[in-house]
Amino acid sequence: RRRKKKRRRHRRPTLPPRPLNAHKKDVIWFEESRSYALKLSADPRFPLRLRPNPAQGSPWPLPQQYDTFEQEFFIQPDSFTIHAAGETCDILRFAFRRIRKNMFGHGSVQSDGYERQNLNDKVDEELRQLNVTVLKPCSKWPSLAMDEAYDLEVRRFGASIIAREVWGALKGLETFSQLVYRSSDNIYRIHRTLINDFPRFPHRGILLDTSRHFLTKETIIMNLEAMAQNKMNVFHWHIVDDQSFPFYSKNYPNLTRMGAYSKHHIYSPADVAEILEEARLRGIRVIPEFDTPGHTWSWGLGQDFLLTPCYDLYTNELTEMFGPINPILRGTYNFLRNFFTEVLTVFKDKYIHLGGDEVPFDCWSFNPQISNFMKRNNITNPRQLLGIYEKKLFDIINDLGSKRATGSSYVVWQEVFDNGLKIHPDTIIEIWMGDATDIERVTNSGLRAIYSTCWYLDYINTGVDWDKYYLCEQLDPAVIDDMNIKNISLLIGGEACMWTEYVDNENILSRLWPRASAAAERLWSDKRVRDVQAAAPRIEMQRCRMLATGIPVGVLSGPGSCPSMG
Ligand code: CP6
Repeated sequence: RRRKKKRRRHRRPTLPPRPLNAHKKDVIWFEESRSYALKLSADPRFPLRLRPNPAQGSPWPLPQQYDTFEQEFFIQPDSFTIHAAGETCDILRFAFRRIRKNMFGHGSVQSDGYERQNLNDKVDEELRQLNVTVLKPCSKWPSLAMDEAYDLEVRRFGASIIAREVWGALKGLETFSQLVYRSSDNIYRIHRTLINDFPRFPHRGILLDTSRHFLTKETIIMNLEAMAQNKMNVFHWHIVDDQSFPFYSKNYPNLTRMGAYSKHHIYSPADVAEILEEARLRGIRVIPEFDTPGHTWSWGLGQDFLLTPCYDLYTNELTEMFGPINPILRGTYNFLRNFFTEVLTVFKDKYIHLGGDEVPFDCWSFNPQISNFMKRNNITNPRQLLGIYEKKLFDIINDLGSKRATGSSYVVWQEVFDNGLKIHPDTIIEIWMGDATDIERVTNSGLRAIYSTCWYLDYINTGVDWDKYYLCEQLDPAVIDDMNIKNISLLIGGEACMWTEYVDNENILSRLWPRASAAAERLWSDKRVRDVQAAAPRIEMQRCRMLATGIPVGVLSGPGSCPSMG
């Protein structure tokens, strides 16, 4: 009788709309949750070759509330369908295709000779349907304010995802695809599961530097795919720098003609548009960085009089060196206005990154025109000069933003804050060389902060290092809760940075992944999810899943093997 009752309760194919996060306060499910996949396959009675990865079917990053049950269903790719039960759009349709391919489509189904009866063989029920209900009409572009929460249920008669916005549905689909695993008897399986999930931080980024080494469109798009699989949502595109200028500007084609490494090392308008589209369809924002006034040597090759000519400190003679952008010429600001007019048309996010890091002041100080300007204006410190430059640049961006539907705002590196410059309240400060006290200083001044000190992934270590990126001690509740931070919600997230002085197309993705997955869980999951031992098999499994979709991931933590992924 009890069984009948249960069936009736589950007969509805879709969940009625109900508030997301409704049971958020009741239980912290991650502490209680038990993954049966984990228990079974750790069983030491089975020889190594028959033991599946203990975390098969465990999602990464760990959902906020997650419970799995012993009951399992099997899935046949041919009879399994995904339906949009609510709003739908190109983003959702693209996600259905993508997720299906990631679940079933990569590689070949091969018998590995190790087929066996599964220990947990009572999977007589088939899961045939996933219903995805999006409550609000799709918006075209992802944003800082997008809602990424979703509910996911896998149970008899179907699975369902409910999300207020399409961005939440994307995250739910990602999770669903990770719950599905293929056991060594070549059957796709999924446990009965209940998930209620939302991100800890709204800004979860990866910085790629395409100036020190040019990265192909294909590498960038593959990185977007890897980001989506880890629920990361911001591609911080450090597109130009001292070494090369690959961004093609229609207004200033000489910048690229002279400043790119070659005509093959250029992002054409069509390339940029394609990258923006691949990102949009995955719910990933693209924030381009045009770093000024420092880090601009390559700009000077195609734009005369933009950079400051440097003078010799001892002889006071003109050298052939150039320093930061010249802040005292009217032409500088005309150029910046025209250039950023184009940038703010090409890129769609409300935010752009304006850099402002590592400005070397000497070249300014020793330039006679600039030191005269400083004397005439009673400026004693070149930092004040930086202040003048930044204010004019910010005014230009604000003004251009008033002609844009989204408006415009900006991210800057922490030096702009550290130099005590006047900063618009809508500015975001990216901390890259500070600790929790810097988070405290920035947020207590009322500005929002992004934290990236933990995740300089271009830095290499011997042996296992993901645990360091996973724990990110400066974000440990024991540290951060101890600060006198008045409004922790002003800390909006973090970024893993991949500068490319010592990596290129050939090794960047294996250097980044799965190490950036450690950052992804830190930025998505509850702050108390910090158990390295518990995370180890799950992140290994995440690596295997990424590998199975064709991402050339690196080795995470020494010897081992992936289960046959089909
Ligand atoms: N390029 C630019 C860089 C770095 C920064 N800005 C950088 C500095 C120190 C380290 C790594 C990267 N290569 N434009 C600083 C934000 Cl350790």
